Amino acid sequence: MTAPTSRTAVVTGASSGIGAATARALAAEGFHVFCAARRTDRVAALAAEIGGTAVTCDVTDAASVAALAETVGPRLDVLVNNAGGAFGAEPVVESDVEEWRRMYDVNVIGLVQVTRALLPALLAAEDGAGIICNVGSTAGRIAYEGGGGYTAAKHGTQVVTETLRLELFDQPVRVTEIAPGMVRTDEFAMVRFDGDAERAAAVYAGVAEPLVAEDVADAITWMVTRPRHVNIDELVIRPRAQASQFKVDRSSAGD
Ligand code: 8X3
Repeated sequence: MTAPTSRTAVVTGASSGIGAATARALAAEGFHVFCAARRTDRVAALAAEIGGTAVTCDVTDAASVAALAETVGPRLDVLVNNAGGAFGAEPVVESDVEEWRRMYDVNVIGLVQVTRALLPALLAAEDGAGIICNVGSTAGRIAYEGGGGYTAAKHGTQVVTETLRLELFDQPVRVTEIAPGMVRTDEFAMVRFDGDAERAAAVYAGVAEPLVAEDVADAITWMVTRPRHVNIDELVIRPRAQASQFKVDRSSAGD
């Protein structure tokens, strides 16, 4: 592979949802995008569509992450740590701790491993304009019943972001977080409820217009294309119908 001459971006979890939409949005902005995810066929199709590079990568696996860094090479402009997810929605005392481990692994450890591996390349970004955007969640800002494992993990995403920003304050790299609320994607709720389509659909029931992946991708693209001295520390984004986690307008007749 010849080294891309345009600005470059890595998007993890690029096989679907917010990750895939972000890869498309950044490519439309002129970035050469490394589309990283476990599902090779999906990232291959996406990379072919947007003229990027597909990388099969499991962010929880150190060797896989090292291979990603090897593919990216010595310079990188943007890292979007998007890989993550929720597994299960049981009350804390009934929950499966294995699911908690998986959530911590992908939402926190994965993000840390990818960031560590790619930081040298980000520090070598053109004009000192390297930037990291971690995809957190409004679940990293509040607690809700049945959300224990996911809210704990996403609070972890938020705290790691803040810690990195403190530790890297005098380095030429920015550290940011986007915290989306209700976003209707093909997989988030289906994965959380282990393929139970009815429970997944109930999450969005009666909500006229939940956010879609493209809304979040649009916001991420804005965050990472600010001038190099501008750091959007954190951006909370929700649909208009969701004033808070506990105050959602579900009066739409359509659903
Ligand atoms: C998704 C937001 O409300 O499902 O990260 O936890 S929520």
